[in-house]
Amino acid sequence: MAKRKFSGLEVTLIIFVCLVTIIACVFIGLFASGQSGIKTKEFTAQCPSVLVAERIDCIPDQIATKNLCTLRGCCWSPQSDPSVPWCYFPSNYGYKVDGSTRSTEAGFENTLTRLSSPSLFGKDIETVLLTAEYQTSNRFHFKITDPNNQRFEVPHEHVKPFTGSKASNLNYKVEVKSDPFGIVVSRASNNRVLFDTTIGPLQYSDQFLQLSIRVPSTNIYGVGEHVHKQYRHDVNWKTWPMFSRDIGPSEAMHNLYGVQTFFLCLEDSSGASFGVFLMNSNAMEFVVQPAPAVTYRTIGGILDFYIFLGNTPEEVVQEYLQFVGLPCFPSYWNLGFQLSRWNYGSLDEVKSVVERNRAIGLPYDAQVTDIDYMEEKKDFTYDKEKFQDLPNFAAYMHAYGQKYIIILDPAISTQSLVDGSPYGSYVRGESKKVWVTEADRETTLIGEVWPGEAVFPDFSNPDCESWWVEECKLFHDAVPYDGIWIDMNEVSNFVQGSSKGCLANDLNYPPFTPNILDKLMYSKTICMDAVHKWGQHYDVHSLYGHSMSMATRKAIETVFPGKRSFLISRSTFVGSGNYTAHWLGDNAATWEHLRWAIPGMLEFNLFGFPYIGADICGFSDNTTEELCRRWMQVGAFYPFSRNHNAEGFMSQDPAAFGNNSLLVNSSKHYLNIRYTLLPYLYTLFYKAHTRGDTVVRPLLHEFYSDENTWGIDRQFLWGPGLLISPVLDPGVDTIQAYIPDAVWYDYDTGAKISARKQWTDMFLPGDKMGLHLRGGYVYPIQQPAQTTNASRLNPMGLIIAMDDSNTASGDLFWDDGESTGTVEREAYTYYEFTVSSNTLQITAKTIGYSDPNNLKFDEIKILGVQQRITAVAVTQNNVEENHPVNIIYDSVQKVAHITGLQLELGKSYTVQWTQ
Ligand code: MIG
Repeated sequence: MAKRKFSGLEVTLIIFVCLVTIIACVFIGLFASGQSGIKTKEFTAQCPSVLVAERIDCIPDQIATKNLCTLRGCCWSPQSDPSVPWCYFPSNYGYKVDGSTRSTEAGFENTLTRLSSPSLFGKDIETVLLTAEYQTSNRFHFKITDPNNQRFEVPHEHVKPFTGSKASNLNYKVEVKSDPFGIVVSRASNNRVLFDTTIGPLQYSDQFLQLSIRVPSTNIYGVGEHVHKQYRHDVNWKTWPMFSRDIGPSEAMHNLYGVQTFFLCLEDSSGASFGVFLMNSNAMEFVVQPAPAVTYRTIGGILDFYIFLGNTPEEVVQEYLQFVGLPCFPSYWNLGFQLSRWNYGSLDEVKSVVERNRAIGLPYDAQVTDIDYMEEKKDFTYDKEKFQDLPNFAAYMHAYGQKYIIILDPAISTQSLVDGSPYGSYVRGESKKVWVTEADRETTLIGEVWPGEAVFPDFSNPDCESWWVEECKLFHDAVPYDGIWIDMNEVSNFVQGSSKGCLANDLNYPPFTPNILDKLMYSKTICMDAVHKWGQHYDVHSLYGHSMSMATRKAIETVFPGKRSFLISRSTFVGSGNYTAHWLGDNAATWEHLRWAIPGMLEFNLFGFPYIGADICGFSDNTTEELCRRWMQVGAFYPFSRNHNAEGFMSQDPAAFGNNSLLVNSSKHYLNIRYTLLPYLYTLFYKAHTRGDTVVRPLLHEFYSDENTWGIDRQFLWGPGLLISPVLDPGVDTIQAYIPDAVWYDYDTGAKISARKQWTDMFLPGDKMGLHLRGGYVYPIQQPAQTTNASRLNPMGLIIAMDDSNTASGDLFWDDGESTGTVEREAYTYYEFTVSSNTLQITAKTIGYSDPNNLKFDEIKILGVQQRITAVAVTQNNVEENHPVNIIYDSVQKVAHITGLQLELGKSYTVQWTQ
């Protein structure tokens, strides 16, 4: 190997750079050593001075030692801080561009060859192919593959090979660096570098692939599923493993149920943002470091990156979701409140809980039963003693306008039923050979999930999908249900790998195991060499929940033709939101879990799961009255609002705290507000479904020009307008809340608050949380009821919150609330509302749905009205109509309340008031 010599000029330059860096670092208290010439047999590491913050770890797999560092040909420089890499990549590691760039229809191609650096984990691929595509003016794609061997690629149904040609009017520029190879994407308008891989070397071996990316700001959001504890990433050397795993959220930085590889970066206060998405399903790590930079380190598949540019964070989310699959549209009833727990013990107990919560007048739409409804926890069976009357339970719920949701798990027991008869679901699946097999592609892999020996459906097999659909249908024939909750699909297994264990091979024991829980690939799941239609478990493990979500969506289409029903899944992958919603899993009844749920919801809104929530009052552990009360308050604003509890803990349904208790009254108060605002919430879901908007929205998406909002995650918004500021700490009645730069009105009183663009003390006694309406918006509302079934019959209305110039606008999407395809068929009514000069225009833009309930806008509440309103005139098509209204004006709160309007849904009106 020829060693490259430095020229005199280079040496001078390097010395100069070293000196400047050392001086700079000493000043800011960092130490960066400049050394060069660590020698291995064939390789001399070039170790110019690098800021500690910019080091890319060369020993991610174990405690770094000087020996190992030398062996790997990396740069050694111990630090006092153990969290920074002591051994880091030299500047002459990685690949170089071989030959010239070849133009293609959509972009360009380059061949890359590996530099002569030592191997970290063996089986390096010497020549790789870079394929780059200018897919749209805002979306750039590049992938790095092995031109000589087909490697695993995610068989994603939305993200398909690009067939178009190079887009024009690119908002970005791309530059390829040759030696070592790097790719640099910058924003065309201001040349800001967004994505720069020259900070570290490309690594491309059979089971270790890595790319580091320098990003322009520390405002990094996303990547999951984890408990990040905060919405904006902590860039201080955090390594986040990703590999779907049956484990509840906790303090530890481990992998959770799903895998989401997308992050968003807010560049500056102009709102300019970009997103990065790696299409890869193998076990991986995502490292965040202060450069700021991130590293994706995966152990299989290919490197397949997409970069999305936007003028705002919201635009980036839209770009991303339109690409990977827009969120599915929840039924209207899904937006109601739900009660659930594991182990009610009997259907009688379920009914008594239902009854007591009906009796307190709690807004409450659905009851869930967990695995205890089943016979020995076997799918598609029910306990003939304790849940004897289950076939009639849905009818019992429906009689009150409520719904019934069941849980289903993927693993299927191989054992017969308690009465000795065959377990039909297993027998039918067995005859179709729909299970995941061992490496030989023949033998069914046997594991253990309750109640014992079990097999795992291979949902990526079309025969399995039809078997599953059929089972869901057969069970629905026996026990009608209204929605499905799928659990345990990471996929969870109670024995490590299989009942036989797992073979010693590179799949079960890869040369590099990401820092996943237990550091064992098949822990609590099946062996990595197990086989699915989509591929080896090693590659498709984190796609299991995705495939089960797709199959269950198919089941819903069959069981409920033309209906959206309800579906949540514990494990998710990129794009799963197109089929299913999600909840945040097995939290605990603690105040920190209450806090962590907000960043969790905000993240899943980036990932395309706007219908999201955490178990209200906490899953495990006994809750307390205070915690549960505060949790019910904020939980009333979780898009997926469900109080769920683990087995063996004290009851935490609101009624359990006693009729007229503080908890019950406060829960009812906020759930009633939720139900009042459902037309607004539903309209947000319409925009999420059609455009990829967030529903639970971080403050920074609306107020990015204000730096104070960039890290806020104790408050959140519903869309652009409703600010939710909950109490998240014990023993507290005053919180520090941020009031972004807008006019805001207190929801309860309608009074304008004086704080603006500042932190403020918000007094929130035991029964209160912060709830504010942003001026400039019109909120469609409907009188609440105990169920959405009933509220959908009630009069509608508008809350108009005036901005500084006495204007406001808003919209409403309304359809039957449950049919599929209403958007495509235009079977909906869509309204736009605008207010200026004391005039409200109610304009029906689309009139494709006529509600059978003769709905009318009855009331208009105007917030921020400076003078008494004396008269209201309503015109339709320029013809004045007689609408005898009642006007109340509160001169203290500056709120006008006009009732009796009787404006028919589906018609357009002008409403004008005189003062
Ligand atoms: O590990 O079905 O996350 O919500 O109550 C227990 C029983 C399995 C885990 C779910 C949880 C559910 C529980 N399940």
